[in-house]
Amino acid sequence: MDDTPVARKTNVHDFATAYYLLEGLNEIGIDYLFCNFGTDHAPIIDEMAHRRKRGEAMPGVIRCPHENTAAHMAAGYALVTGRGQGVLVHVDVGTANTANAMHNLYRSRLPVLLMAGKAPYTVNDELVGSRDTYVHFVQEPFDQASLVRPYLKWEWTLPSGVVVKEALRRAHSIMQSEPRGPVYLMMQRETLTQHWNADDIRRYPADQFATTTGGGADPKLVAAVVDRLLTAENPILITGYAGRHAHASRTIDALAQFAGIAVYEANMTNNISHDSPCFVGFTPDKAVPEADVGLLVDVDVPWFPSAVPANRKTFWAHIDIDTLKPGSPMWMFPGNLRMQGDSGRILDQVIEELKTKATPRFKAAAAARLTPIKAARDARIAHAAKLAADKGKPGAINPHYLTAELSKLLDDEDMVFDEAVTNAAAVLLQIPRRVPNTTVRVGGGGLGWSGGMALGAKLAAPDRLMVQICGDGGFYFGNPTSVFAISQQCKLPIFSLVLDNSGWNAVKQSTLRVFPEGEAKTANAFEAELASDVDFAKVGEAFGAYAQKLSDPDQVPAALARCVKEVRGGRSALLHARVTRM
Ligand SMILES: Cc1ncc(C[n+]2csc(CCOP(=O)(O)OP(=O)(O)O)c2C)c(N)n1
Ligand SMILES: [Mg+2]
Repeated sequence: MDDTPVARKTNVHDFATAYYLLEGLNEIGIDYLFCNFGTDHAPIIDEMAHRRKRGEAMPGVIRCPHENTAAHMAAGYALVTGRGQGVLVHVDVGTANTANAMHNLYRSRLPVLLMAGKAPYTVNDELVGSRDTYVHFVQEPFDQASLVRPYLKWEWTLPSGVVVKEALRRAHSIMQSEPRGPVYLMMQRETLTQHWNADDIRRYPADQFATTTGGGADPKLVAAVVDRLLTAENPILITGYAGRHAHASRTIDALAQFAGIAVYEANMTNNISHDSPCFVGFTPDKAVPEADVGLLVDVDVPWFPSAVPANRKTFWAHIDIDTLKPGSPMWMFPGNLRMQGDSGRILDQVIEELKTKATPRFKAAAAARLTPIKAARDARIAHAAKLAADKGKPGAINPHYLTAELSKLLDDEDMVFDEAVTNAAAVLLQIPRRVPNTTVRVGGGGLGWSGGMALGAKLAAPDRLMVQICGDGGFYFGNPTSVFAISQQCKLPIFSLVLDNSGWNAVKQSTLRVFPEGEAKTANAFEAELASDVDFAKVGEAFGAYAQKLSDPDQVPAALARCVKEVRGGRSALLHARVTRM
């Protein structure tokens, strides 16, 4: 029996909804709550203290100075573990601060349970938790969820504590079912302080509430793809996020080697070992018009139609956990047939069928195709080496050289969070990866994610080195004081490499693409330059990180080695590198 004054104001006794909320979070397997607290959380904070006092389990609480970091930490954790975590923020304003991250999580199909309070609905102290401060009168918009609704799979306002565990299980089922993504639960203070008898609160155990996984495909469609592959002369495969599942990655590689298929990667992760004889690179632009059979596997944007004329005669098979892309008003990439499901399982079916139907002629042709594929591969590697050979000049370090040097210091399992925008291609080219899902970008376009995601990934995989690579613009977007504060407070060392090219090069390049000979070019006025002569290293130093500003190309190997050593030793490092100006 709880004997706090709270019990006096409610009819039913025993425990507050907040108690069952924390218990329910345990039951759905939430390891961490990434929190930015406010007045709405008083019942939860008090209940956390009760639980600690009683020695009861509850999710780990990571206090985050900015919600952008909180939500992106959940993204990094989910990326590594596959399991969505809780993000607890303050009413409408905290929710608004997560919108950028919710966009990224939604577009990356990463699960997260976002939770926020709502302003109390009583004003005269009728119930425990009634309005008692100025902000309670101004923090209630008509439609709080609208702040993040475009990026949600589910939302609800908890109507009563009696269903809190049901709501959590429902939220969990939806965020974890494929295609995964964010869900949002809102709760008022009066609801959180309501008391309920433990006998009235039902449990919703995991074994009775399975999530939906991607399945295999219709054998008729599998057979149709195999028939095309058997006679293909120039097959290609483009994938964006299949590599998040090790099994899909191995299957793509196996199929490519058996059938002589050139594999290209499109954003958002590395999908097969870059050592694979069939991995040819990141730009299928030249290959797309020439392909007779193409496989699109777990991919959102395989090419840019404005730049690449797809061939109407190509037979496209689209295999994806999300073939329809219902979150996008427009999505028009071709698919002569589409198979929605687990791409690894579907490609297993394809291989099995292909092996039974493979003729000696097919096998000989497939083997012969490996020669030009290897030539394309070798050409790309030689091109990368040539680009990296130029160190650049003082104050203008060549990003290709810098990232190639970094590559030498990384282990296979280490992770790179590539938010380098116009230098992202250099990162991909110069840091080849053997283990899938170790160089990551987000499926969205909201800058400011790499620091938080690196922290969340580090929490999930403490033995791996996490490297954030961002531009100077991205560094600002990422709320770096929040990132380094958490790094220090939670002992989560990460390596932040900032490629400072003096501003928003992407903005400048975009203007030039639309207006190659425009007035902005004539006037050299691209509205893209940011403060020069800044020293980002000081930001890291403020939070105990090892930090250095680097302008001299000759210092690159030593500076990188020192940073990596510091991070592997348990202290964050920040390297502010002045690279080729935009
Ligand atoms: C939250 C957010 N605001 C604005 C943009 C638009 N935007 C795209 S790239 C870019 C410039 C990024 O600058 P930086 O990180 O220095 O990379 P660079 O373009 O210089 O390579 C901007 C402002 C965005 N993508 N996300
Ligand atoms: Mg920049």
